[in-house]
Amino acid sequence: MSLEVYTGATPNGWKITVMIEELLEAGIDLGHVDVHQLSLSDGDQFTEDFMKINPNQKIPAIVHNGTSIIESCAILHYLGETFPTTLFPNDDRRWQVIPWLYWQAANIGPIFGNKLSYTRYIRDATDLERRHPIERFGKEASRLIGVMDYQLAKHPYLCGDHFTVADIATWCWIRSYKWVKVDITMKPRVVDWLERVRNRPGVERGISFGVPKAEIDSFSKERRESYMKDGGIIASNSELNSDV
Ligand SMILES: N[C@@H](CCC(=O)N[C@@H](CS)C(=O)NCC(=O)O)C(=O)O
Repeated sequence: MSLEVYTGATPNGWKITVMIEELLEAGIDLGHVDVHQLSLSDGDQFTEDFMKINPNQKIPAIVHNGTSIIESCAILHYLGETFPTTLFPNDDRRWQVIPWLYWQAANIGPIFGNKLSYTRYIRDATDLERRHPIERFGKEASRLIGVMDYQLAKHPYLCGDHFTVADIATWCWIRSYKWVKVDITMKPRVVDWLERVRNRPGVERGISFGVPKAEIDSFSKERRESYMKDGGIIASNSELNSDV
């Protein structure tokens, strides 16, 4: 049994390292696990070898016993189903979880990702050009925080009484709310959930991957500058060659 993980220290990448640590925390034997960190700013995602694993040229991806799985939420689903724990129910209750996993993939990921790009990374546009996308994605991000608040008023986790893959997927984005510049402080239930999830030992280990200990919860000036620069390259892809 072997699990090869291709990832990086980003919201979508952390989902998988957090999941692996949560499975280990639950006592699951994952067999041999190799974690490969890709440098997105160096264009590792565009190499021919990586494209055989993920033709979409993005992290994360896994290869488990010879099968490639792409898309962070599909990977969470796959790992949840393959290694049964309360992170992913194996009875009808999974239908309380799967829709919220899709909800993350279709809403939080793209909206927060675009808000982040226009707020921090895309520098070759004028303030006027950036105003509309920042306003549009910012408004929608705030609305999504409201949806989370509605859910968390009913139960301690996003889709019920248990911490699940839906919380992992969503938390890995929401934890960066300051970097994305989306205010969540008017929703104390979301703030509490953010802290409750952060205190889980599996989550702590999962987000430590690829980041110096002192910078897990707040970036140094150097890291901020390097993310702004490298994020700019990734957001526009202008300096990277791809035939796809
Ligand atoms: N929908 C994909 C999104 C993956 C994604 O956007 N990954 C980013 C890092 S968070 C990436 O690899 N970016 C490199 C690039 O765009 O060149 C997923 O959830 O896996």
